[in-house]
Amino acid sequence: FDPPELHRGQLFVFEGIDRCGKSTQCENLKSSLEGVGRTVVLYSFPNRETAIGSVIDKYLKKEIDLPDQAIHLLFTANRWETMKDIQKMLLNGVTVIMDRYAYSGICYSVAKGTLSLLWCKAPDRGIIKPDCIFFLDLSPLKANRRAGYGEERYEVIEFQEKVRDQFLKIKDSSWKVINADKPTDDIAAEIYDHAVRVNNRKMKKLWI
Ligand code: NYM
Ligand code: MG
Repeated sequence: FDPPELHRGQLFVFEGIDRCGKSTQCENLKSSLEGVGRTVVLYSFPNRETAIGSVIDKYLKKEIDLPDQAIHLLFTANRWETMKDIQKMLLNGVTVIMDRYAYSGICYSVAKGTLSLLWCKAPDRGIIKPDCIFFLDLSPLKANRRAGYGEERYEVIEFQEKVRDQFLKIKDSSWKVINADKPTDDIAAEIYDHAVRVNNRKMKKLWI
């Protein structure tokens, strides 16, 4: 008897404020794990390619406005719509890396001051629980100096401060906090060293 979970892939999540270096580090981890023979798939949330994602994209580009509740639920729906695929990949032994997940969902929404943490958490309850969460911590002042900052909704220093505070508030001891104000290669090495040691078997559901 060889249950599929025995050889399942691990789910790595990267979180942090805008321009903290998540996408770069997702790519770095992907290529280093591929370098040691793993099959790796990278997902970014929001996934702007789906029907739901295209509405989110318009909202972020300030082309449309939506009530805070409605956009929050769209971000959540955008995760739920890929859950089956992700589960299948993990069970097939594929390593999955995610650029943002439900924690961004909570922190950006709660930072608005109009929605409670409890309300924001509820719709993501039951999505696949990550095996490892990397929180790339960077001060919004430093992130602000990075290329492309300020184009989208939320990319305002005062708001990013609130988002960062929320991340620091909701994180628990299982999160791997990374000082993102360091040379890219040093960050990549720290992440890789931690990632290769993660090896959970049972697939769990988030917040259940
Ligand atoms: N964002 C992202 C949310 O507000 N809720 C979510 O659930 C997710 C996944 O979307 N400013 C916000 C955070 C970002 C914005 O993401 C776009 P990115 O990774 O900058 O493309
Ligand atoms: Mg962004």
